[in-house]
Amino acid sequence: MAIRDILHYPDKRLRTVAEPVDVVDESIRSLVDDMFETMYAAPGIGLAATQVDVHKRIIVIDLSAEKNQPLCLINPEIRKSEGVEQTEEGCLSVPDIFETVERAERIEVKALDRNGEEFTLEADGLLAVCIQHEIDHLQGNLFVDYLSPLKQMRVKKKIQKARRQATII
Ligand code: GNR
Ligand code: NI
Repeated sequence: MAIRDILHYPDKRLRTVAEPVDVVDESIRSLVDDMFETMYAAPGIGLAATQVDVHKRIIVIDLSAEKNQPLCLINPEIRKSEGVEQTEEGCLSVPDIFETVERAERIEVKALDRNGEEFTLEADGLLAVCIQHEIDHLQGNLFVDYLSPLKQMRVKKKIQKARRQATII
């Protein structure tokens, strides 16, 4: 197992569209293990393979306080979605930025688990938000893309400023 480096906005590699996984083999399971380790270390509640520069449709999530409810979705597809909700989101690839985003309130998602078995999951609340946020990563999209142009500009300036200060010290 290994902690992998997380790409940071505005890295262009975050815009790569991920390819479906065709066989869930040992190499995929090893990547999934690394993704959990990277997510727990960050710490975060979700991680998409895109964020560790692997462009395959794989996401990991754990919303539990004890970090003992790992959820792995390979080739996730949203089958149904209904309702609208607003949540304040953050992203490990956009550190220190928290903004409100509108998402579907309830979703039904179909995916493969780490053994390659198909399953269907109904989700609402933070789990639904997190799954939509991670699937966005797999398409090369980021939560900041939903913000107004003015807010996007402020996000860019804040990140540039943080980076300048990090280089000086
Ligand atoms: O750790 C994370 N927290 C979070 C909070 C609200 C909505 C979405 C998220 S996902 C984020 C981890 C991450 O960047 N996943 O891609
Ligand atoms: Ni994210």
